[in-house]
Amino acid sequence: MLCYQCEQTAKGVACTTGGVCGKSREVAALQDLLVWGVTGAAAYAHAARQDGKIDPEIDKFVEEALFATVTNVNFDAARFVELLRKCGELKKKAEALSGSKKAAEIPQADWSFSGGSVDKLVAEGNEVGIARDPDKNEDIRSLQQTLIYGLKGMAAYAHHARELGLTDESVSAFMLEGLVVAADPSLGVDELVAAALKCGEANVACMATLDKAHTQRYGNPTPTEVPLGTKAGPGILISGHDLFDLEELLKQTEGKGINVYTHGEMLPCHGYPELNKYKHLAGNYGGAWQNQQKEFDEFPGPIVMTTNCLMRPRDSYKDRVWTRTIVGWPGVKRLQNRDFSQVIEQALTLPPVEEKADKSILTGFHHTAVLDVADKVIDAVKGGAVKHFFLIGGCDGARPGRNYYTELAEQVPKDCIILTLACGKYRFNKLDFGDIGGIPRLLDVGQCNNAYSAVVIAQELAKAFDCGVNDLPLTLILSWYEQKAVVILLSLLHLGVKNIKLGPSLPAFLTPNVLNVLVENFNIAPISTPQEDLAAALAG
Ligand code: FSO
Ligand code: SF4
Repeated sequence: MLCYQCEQTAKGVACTTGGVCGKSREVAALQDLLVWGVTGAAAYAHAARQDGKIDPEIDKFVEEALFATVTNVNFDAARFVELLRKCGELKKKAEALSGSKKAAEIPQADWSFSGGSVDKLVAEGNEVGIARDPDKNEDIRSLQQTLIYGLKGMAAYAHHARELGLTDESVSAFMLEGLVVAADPSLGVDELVAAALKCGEANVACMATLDKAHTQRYGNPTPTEVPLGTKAGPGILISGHDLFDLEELLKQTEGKGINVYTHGEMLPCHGYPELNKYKHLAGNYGGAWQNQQKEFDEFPGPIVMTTNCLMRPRDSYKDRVWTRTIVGWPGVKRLQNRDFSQVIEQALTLPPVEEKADKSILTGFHHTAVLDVADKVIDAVKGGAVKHFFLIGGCDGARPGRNYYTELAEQVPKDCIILTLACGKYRFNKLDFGDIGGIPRLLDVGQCNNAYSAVVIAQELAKAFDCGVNDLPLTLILSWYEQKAVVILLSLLHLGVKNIKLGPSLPAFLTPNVLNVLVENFNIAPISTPQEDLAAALAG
């Protein structure tokens, strides 16, 4: 096994004897085989698409399969065997669709599902992992993997949008093209850098599509107070990123005397009118994903994991965890077709949640909400009341060093506004930042995919000030953890955003030469200390 796709990779280098995340060597091999097989299918499906022949079943499957290999999504070998079987079928379908025409000469195109035992599939997976070709140029390997991780991240967002009925042709097309490009041994550094940025471009379209899917169904988010306390009575906790799952859960629990609490990245759901209209959407419980073992232990009711980040469930609550289709852990129950009846039944039999008073926090600063008060914001900048904007966004994680983000947010001067998104905000979103002339100093823009909203806000501010995004009084200080963060970073680079500070550590899959390309072209830099980074931002 060799996996270095996320920030918590062993010793900051690679997981080789089992994942720090809990991924077994077997599952790592099956995931490698799945990426290999999906790439084989993509070789034909991409060729077919270039001839105008599109198969949505293949597109959908590619997204699901890649999403399942994202960090902290699926740890269940049996589920990967199912996916590999389906991959074999769809690869044949893709071959028939293209008339056996391949988009490139890649070894993956020869793959077929062997139908062997799990052990045999694991052995096959071990032959096609990252370290497969020891003679490969390390910079090429680094860029190929960067592209694959970008595609995995984009696949998650594309999956959510597709579930809500929206797709974007540029996204579906690049999902296939990108896989083929990442496997093509004839391509060099320049072509792979260009492909990684093209992945970022496709992901902007993907996040825009997902934003449209969310807002057309659930309305534009508005600033909303979210209680952190709990109410007496049966409760269900829902975590992950899937708004559609939450909607169905709210519909199915309505009138049953059950309160629904959001966890982690589901917090921004409270801002959407068509979700917060349900009175039993009772509040937000707990913090970011890495604290879930303690928090899930303490929550008495069922817990629905709609996407990542899932950690090894403790025996004390394992029978209360329910996973939706993409997510998996061996022995943990899986829900099909958004049918929550078993979860509801369990909520009504388990001990109730106790009444606990707590404060409220604000979410819902989607770009439409921020742009509604754009005049006020622009006047505050012009009048000198607001000196600078900081986007402190990205993922949270378990490793030490992430206190940096809490300290940074605390030390941001009082005449500056902080935009935040994704689960890293739990490092500081319960602190009181006050306001500047009625504009809250901490604006929660949403989930990680709402990076799209942050981009729109920055672009609109740049228009208003008649300058480029890089000339705004705006500094991006990001935290990364898994592959969705990778693709968001590629999107920001595609948009030409410079001077990003990235932490808590730089990705292990970037070689010094590849990192150099990023430094030279985008002046990307690792975080330093809050004091130094703030001083540099405010001096600029
Ligand atoms: Fe966090 Fe996990 Fe949303 Fe990630 S819950 S770490 S970047 O999956 O997707 O922000
Ligand atoms: Fe290690 Fe991260 Fe890969 Fe898990 S996903 S095996 S923690 S690098």
